[in-house]
Amino acid sequence: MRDKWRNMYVALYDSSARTKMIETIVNTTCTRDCPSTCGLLATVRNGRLVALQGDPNHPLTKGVACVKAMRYVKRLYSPERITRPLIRAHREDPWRDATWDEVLDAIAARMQAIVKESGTEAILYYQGYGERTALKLLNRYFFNLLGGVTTTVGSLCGGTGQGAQNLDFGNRVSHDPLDHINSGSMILWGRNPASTNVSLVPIIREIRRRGGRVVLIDPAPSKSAALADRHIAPRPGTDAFLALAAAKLILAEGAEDRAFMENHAEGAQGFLRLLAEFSTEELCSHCDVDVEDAHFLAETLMRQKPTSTLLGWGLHRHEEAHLSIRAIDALGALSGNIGVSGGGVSQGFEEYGPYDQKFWGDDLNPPRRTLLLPRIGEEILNARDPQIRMIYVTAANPVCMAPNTSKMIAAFRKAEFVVYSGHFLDDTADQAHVFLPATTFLEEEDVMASYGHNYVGPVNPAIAPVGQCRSEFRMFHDLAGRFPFADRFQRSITDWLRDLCAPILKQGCSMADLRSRAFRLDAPMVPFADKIFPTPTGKFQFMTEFKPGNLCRFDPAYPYRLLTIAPHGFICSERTMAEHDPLPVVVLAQAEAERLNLRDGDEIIVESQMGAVRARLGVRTGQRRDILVTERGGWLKAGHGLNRLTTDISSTVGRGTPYYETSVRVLKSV
Ligand SMILES: Nc1nc2c(c(=O)[nH]1)N[C@H]1C(S)=C(S)[C@@H](COP(=O)(O)OP(=O)(O)OC[C@H]3O[C@@H](n4cnc5c(=O)[nH]c(N)nc54)[C@H](O)[C@@H]3O)O[C@H]1N2
Ligand SMILES: Nc1nc2c(c(=O)[nH]1)N[C@H]1C(S)=C(S)[C@@H](COP(=O)(O)OP(=O)(O)OC[C@H]3O[C@@H](n4cnc5c(=O)[nH]c(N)nc54)[C@H](O)[C@@H]3O)O[C@H]1N2
Ligand SMILES: [Mo]
Repeated sequence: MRDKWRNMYVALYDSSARTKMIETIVNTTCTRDCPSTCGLLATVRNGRLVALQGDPNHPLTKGVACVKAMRYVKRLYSPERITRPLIRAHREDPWRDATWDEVLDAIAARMQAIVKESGTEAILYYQGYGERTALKLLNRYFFNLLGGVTTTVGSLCGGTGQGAQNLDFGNRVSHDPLDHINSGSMILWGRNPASTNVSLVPIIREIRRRGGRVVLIDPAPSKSAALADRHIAPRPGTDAFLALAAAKLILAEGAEDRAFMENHAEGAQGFLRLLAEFSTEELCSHCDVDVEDAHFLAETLMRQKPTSTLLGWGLHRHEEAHLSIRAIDALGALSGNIGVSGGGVSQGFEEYGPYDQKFWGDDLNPPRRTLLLPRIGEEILNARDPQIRMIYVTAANPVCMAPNTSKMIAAFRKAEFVVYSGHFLDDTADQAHVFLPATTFLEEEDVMASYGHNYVGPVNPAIAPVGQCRSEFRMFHDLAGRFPFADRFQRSITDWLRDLCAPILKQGCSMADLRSRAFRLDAPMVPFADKIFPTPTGKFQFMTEFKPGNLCRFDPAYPYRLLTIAPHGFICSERTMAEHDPLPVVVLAQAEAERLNLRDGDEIIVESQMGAVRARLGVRTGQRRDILVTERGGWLKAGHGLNRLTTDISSTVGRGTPYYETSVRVLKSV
């Protein structure tokens, strides 16, 4: 019955208005920066999007859609959305409307002049996380046809986890989320699916319905605590100690998987030696967890097998996060959960992985300069020979979302020409000279893979572009028309998608399939089931060294770790000015608020060594005393901008961004 309604025009007769209404339902895929990548049905009435719902036919997401999906309908038609090109000579000038020809001519002329005077590396192409579809590979292809510009390396998001898991498994490969249904228990380790991955929620409920156990490990009481049998709240950044404690308790019971350790792993003896250096009590005290909680965790792994451990991105945002992730991988291995259906230590998937990688175009030129994302402000400011003269930003809001805002602003202001492609006049657009109004996925044709599962789905245009908005593909297509390499870029979307998706087509999917339904990629349900790992030895690699260094450092002058976690109702900084509370709300433990003589609702100042932010205090019982919890993504220009407080350092492994190394203090506002 559903199929009958898909992609079909339905004529309805609205008797009151006496007008004929045309209603269409278009199946598409959510391209928001989220691991769920849900199949969606878009209801369009007389050319206008009126509703977005989960597509019940999607094999994994099965009709689930989050609160943000419905909000996206409003976002599309928001009076704040910019739907025509804007230009200005100086940042201080007001914007003025321009035609597409005028802005594209201006960008092309500037690029040509800069390339001639300073070389291509004087241009920085900054590709954000806002939309990661197949056609987005071509953005960098454009810049490579130009001769190869400066780009970024490292990650504001998941670098550390990937780096750490590559060391242990040889390659980070996760269990298919549908395999978690076979789990006897699940550990949500620094992950908050109730807010950040709604399609996992029914799977979690199913595990519990069958008598399985779910454990949440998170310093903050996230919304996912409601999904769990127990919430264990370690000191931020110290999860390695908890994982080691649980490993010791399993060993003490003789419940370790000796066969795996002896036959399929390297370094097991070194890992056991490392465990012997600590007592369980010592380990628990380092992470500030009750020994009883560590027992509960160990028992879960011993008696509720198999256990799937899901690592979140929150866990990454520490300087030494690789130690925690490696210790958790080792715990998974020691407890016999690697290569086992319903087990595994899973983190994520390669959202750009399924496409033909040659279309990034990176081998068209010798390797070009890259700047380190975790320190991007500093890197731009320090770039020499040539300096960065132009920054071209797509699907990103780095002035708001990269760490250390004051450096980011200085870096953007140093560039003489900034191009911003996006939807709203956010903090980064405020630093630009040209605003290119981009379409949203509901106005685009594309293909979308996921960083949370193994399906690729169609992106079908539900409506015509709003106003004069254009897809990024069309922008680069038209820009390429102003360069000698035009014919290498100017091909149809159909032709490009056929080439980009060639590796998917080889797996038995047709282009027509890719337009009509989600397709499961050729990826394992259970990685490493053969117990062979792409490491140098072919075996799982246990961590054999553990130098905790200053993992538990505490600065009494700045007693709280600032946890800027994913908001429930928004994705990162995707919001409008009107959607901001007047002040960001930061949540402190009741006992600390009392100690500081502060009350719920008080206006306060949050201060770090980087800067200060005015905020509204929320007070919570049952929260750790050493954390201050707030939501990331509020705009600086709306008085939020929490990255004014964060430090710009790179993680030890994986070139990730340790946002949560930021320590703050709280002062009453006067
Ligand atoms: N609603 C919504 N969904 C989103 C996003 C969003 O902004 N809003 N963002 C998307 C993006 S970009 C990403 S990367 C993912 C993120 O998805 P998640 O990783 O699930 O979400 P986060 O809030 O980033 O982090 C999860 C939890 O990690 C905890 N945490 C912090 N430090 C530690 C630690 O040291 N140890 C442990 N055990 N836990 C710790 C935080 O308190 C937080 O509750 O979600 C995506 N989905
Ligand atoms: N303090 C703190 N900062 C953080 C984090 C944290 O935990 N704490 N988390 C980090 C994480 S996990 C991430 S992933 C980054 C995200 O960092 P960014 O990617 O820089 O930020 P987003 O807020 O996701 O902004 C994406 C923008 O892309 C736009 N967009 C969406 N689709 C399209 C499109 O098709 N074309 C164009 N041109 N634009 C589009 C959206 O409207 C939005 O403005 O932030 C990081 N920043
Ligand atoms: Mo992210």
